Amino acid sequence: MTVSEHRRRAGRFRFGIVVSKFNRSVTGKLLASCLDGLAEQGIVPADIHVERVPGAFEIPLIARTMAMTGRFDAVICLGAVIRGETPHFDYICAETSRGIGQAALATGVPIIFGVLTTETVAQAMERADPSKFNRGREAAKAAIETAKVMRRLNAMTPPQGNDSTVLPRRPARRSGK
Ligand code: INI
Repeated sequence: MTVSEHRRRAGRFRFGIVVSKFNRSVTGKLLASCLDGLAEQGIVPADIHVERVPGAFEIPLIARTMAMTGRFDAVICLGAVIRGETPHFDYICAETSRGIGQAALATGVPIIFGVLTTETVAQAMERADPSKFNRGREAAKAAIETAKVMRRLNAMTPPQGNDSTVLPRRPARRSGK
């Protein structure tokens, strides 16, 4: 391995992405822009793992499970819930956002909310437009920023004291990828 490769790996970040298949014409664009955003920051495909789920409602469980593997510095959630197409829009939005937030707090891994919640398909398309700084690209940026903050904080020495005052550290990585 070259010296520069060593350096790159020392600062290596790995990302998981959960993307829902529902409203695929929108979520496909979000995913493409998210991958572009990560690549522009030097994240290589080998450090990105993508899982697809049926709809936004399934995102939190899979995001939490990915986070619990300890293999990712952040997990990015991408989806599109569109009111015009569902009478249970409010339930899906509420459960998806609540579940994603809970998963982040429960695992200590940043889990990024890149789920569009719009009134119409046109609004969703607009916010997924690859020619703009869309929600997918925004999610990639948020994931990198938050992962860096977490790495800085995790590198700090935890306070001394009894077990209850020692902060949990990031889960140990498995060897290999
Ligand atoms: N899932 C979405 O991601 N977006 C939607 O707009 C949507 N609508 O319209 O119903 C949707 N429904 C599916 C839901 O997320 C679950 O996959 C399904 O209920 C099975 O649990």
